[in-house]
Amino acid sequence: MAVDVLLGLQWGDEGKGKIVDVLTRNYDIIARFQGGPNAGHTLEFEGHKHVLHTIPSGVFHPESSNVIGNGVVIDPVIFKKEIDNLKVHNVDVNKVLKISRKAHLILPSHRLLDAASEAAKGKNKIGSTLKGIGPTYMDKTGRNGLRVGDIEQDDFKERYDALVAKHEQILMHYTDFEYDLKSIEDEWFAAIDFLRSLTLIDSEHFMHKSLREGKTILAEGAQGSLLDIDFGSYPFVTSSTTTCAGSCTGLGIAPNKIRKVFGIFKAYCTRVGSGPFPTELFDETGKELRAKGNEFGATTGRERRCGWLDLPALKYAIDVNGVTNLIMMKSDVLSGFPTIKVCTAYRYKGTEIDYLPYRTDENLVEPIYTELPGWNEDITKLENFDDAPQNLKDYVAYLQEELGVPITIVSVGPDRKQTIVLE
Ligand code: 2SA
Ligand code: MG
Repeated sequence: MAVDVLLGLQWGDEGKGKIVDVLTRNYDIIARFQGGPNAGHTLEFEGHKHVLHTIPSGVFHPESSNVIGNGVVIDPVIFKKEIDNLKVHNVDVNKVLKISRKAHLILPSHRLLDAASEAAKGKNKIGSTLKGIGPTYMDKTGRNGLRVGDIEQDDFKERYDALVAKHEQILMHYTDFEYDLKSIEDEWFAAIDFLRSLTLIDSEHFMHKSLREGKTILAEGAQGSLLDIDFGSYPFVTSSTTTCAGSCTGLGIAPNKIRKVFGIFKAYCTRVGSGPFPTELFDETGKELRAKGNEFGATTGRERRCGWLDLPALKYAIDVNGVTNLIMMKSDVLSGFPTIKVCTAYRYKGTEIDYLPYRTDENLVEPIYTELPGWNEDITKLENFDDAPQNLKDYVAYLQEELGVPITIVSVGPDRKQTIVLE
């Protein structure tokens, strides 16, 4: 009887998809608890690359059950495309995938509201993926939203029309924003019909029953802790609880059922979208990290901003989530850098601090770095950590010491096989 949680400790794109896929064999159920099609979880195996958005990353293992929890928001159109893409891999979707009736629906008008809101913000825009995430969660907390279970009710169309009428009232205020809702509605309703044919469940009951039966569950987070609606770099955040607490509210499981919390971080940092990023590199090193790490958005293709590892931010995320095991990704990208910098503190308003302050704007926070020697060896074929270059071993040892939590997996490449377990 246990739930383990796996989540990102930075601004997303830490490599959660890959690790869930690697760990899936240890769990009966993989469950997504927040976010929606803004996520891009990349999995690579047997020479194929797959990007999942709404579907849990355990879906390629035929013995696993995959649950989309109540905390998730679903765009039926994107979801249908994702499922269509799975068919070539012979995934029996009705068998391996269950969807919570309490998950909220992203309407075509939510996407329009997202686009209108971002356009109106100009240079202060959030850098949203424009998937309608913010407006959908606003309707959820505003108690206006439509949920998956509503598509099984007779008054669904009336409720849809009423909500869209509300959205059109709001859209009227964006005088520069032109749109054609009718042209995108047909596809949406077709996708709703498709959704009706899938396995819709009361997922919290399923979770409780599974736990009573002694099943093991892996809760898969999306985005990262520093994009959390409460603890992220607000307002440059996403609209859900990306931290560990979100696995309770997004799946209906109690906190005392949580056993391990796997915190995933990159050996450096990236961020996509706007917002403060204290260790961001604007120089050649930043470009080199982007090129070597192939740092482009898995959903939007946007360039990711790159920088050195930020320990005060990482410690903050470890504390908020109660991380028990650290997993370091993309270590191979650091091969070839003569020195590796790690931010250990900030200069903030004239003093040195070692914690994340209320505001981390570029002009307020200056990172203070420790330098460690790099390594030149190609580590992408490394199978045993004992054979790792000494400077990589020292980097891992240094981070463990600073963070106070063991690093139990080091990833040395995108493929399932390029994963070294340290325990
Ligand atoms: P949104 O779409 O309204 O939730 O965006 C709000 C902020 O959250 C960031 N965000 C992300 N950051 C990293 N990765 C995400 N998923 C995709 C990926 C992103 C992509 O895996 O690469 O393809 O561009 C993700 N989703 C949301 C976003 O950049 C905003 O800063
Ligand atoms: Mg991603």
